[in-house]
Amino acid sequence: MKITEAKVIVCCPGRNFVTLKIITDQGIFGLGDATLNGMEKSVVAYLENYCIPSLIGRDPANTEDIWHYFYRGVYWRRGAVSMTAVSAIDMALWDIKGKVLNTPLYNLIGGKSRDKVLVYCHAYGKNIAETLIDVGKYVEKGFRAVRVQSGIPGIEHTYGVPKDNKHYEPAHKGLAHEEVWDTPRYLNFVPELFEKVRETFGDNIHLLHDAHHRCTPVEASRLAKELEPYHLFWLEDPVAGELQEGLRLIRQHSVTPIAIGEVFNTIFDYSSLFTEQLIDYIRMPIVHGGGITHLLKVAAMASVYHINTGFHGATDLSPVNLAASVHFNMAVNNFGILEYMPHQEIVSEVFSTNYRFEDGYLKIDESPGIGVDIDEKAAKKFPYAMARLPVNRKTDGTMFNW
Ligand code: EZ4
Ligand code: CO
Repeated sequence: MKITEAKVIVCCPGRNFVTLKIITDQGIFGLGDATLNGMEKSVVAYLENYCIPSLIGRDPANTEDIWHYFYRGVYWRRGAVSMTAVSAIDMALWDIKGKVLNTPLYNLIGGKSRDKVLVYCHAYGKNIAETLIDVGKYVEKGFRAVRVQSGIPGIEHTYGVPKDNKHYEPAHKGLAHEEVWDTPRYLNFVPELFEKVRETFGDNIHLLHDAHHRCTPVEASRLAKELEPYHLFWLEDPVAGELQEGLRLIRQHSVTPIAIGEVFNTIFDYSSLFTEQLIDYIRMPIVHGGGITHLLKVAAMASVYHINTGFHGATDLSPVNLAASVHFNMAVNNFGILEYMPHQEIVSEVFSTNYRFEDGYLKIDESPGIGVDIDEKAAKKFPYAMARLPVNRKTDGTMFNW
């Protein structure tokens, strides 16, 4: 079998998605998600100009060799743009492998370790009262795990709380919006938020929180310590990932479990965090972390250190990535949880999917490969629309992490 063609499909049903389609001489094709929020066109250019010409003629069965060709074989390797491209290629090749062997992806990577995958959703509100109502809504829907973010008094717009309270979508059409951040107010507020959530909903629900890279190591240590009584499932991205030693300080001060790495790309971003036992969950998703091939290795290494998966699954990752994540997490032993933000209804006009939410879990059917398809004609009805993630400043105007 040979790869005869590969194309990149960009569409915007509600938000931008980039999809790689790899086609073989036997008519079987595979899909990979190549969406990098706000940087979509950079990945398109890398795929079209660099990767696709080198894919033609290769045997799609050789997932390991092709992965290394586009990673090890590339002198200027790593980084979000190129690793998203590598991930898309890898996903599409595993999709083809499953279709050739007529079996779901999970059967190729260990089979079922479980029947269903525990997921968490996002609850939010402008203030604690509204947030409690939103948490209640998701508990009612059957979710067993909820990420809780709330507007903070004195901060005009807080990460994780949509302005219009409608659909959660951090990217805005056009150039980047500027947001304002105030860490002292945040730190004073969050423990009270979780006190109220626990008080209202009891111990029988998993609670998660995303600090979105905004604390220094000592601030994050205070937060993790003060949140201890509320037994979080995890505290996510307490510090920016570049300074990995920062996580050691948090560990020295608290037993709140830590998840990190939705912006990581390779095992090298994680290896010392694993060996030094500084984190508990892997956030790096299939679409940005080198695909199935690489994440199998990351998960295997993590398993030695009792570290579990907790993949990123926001709506800016396409249904192809979500389905691949469900397969992956059906199969690996060290599964923790998967983020699940249902896509807008309009997304189903372009993508047909094979997963369904039931009673707090995602289940996947037995269709071969990844099991998601794209309607290219429908995709054309939703052309790319420029959108960017926000940027963030401190109250005095200092540029900060978003
Ligand atoms: O900000 O997906 O845990 N989830 C997150 C997300 C990210 C967006 C960035 O594109 O942090 O909301
Ligand atoms: Co996050």
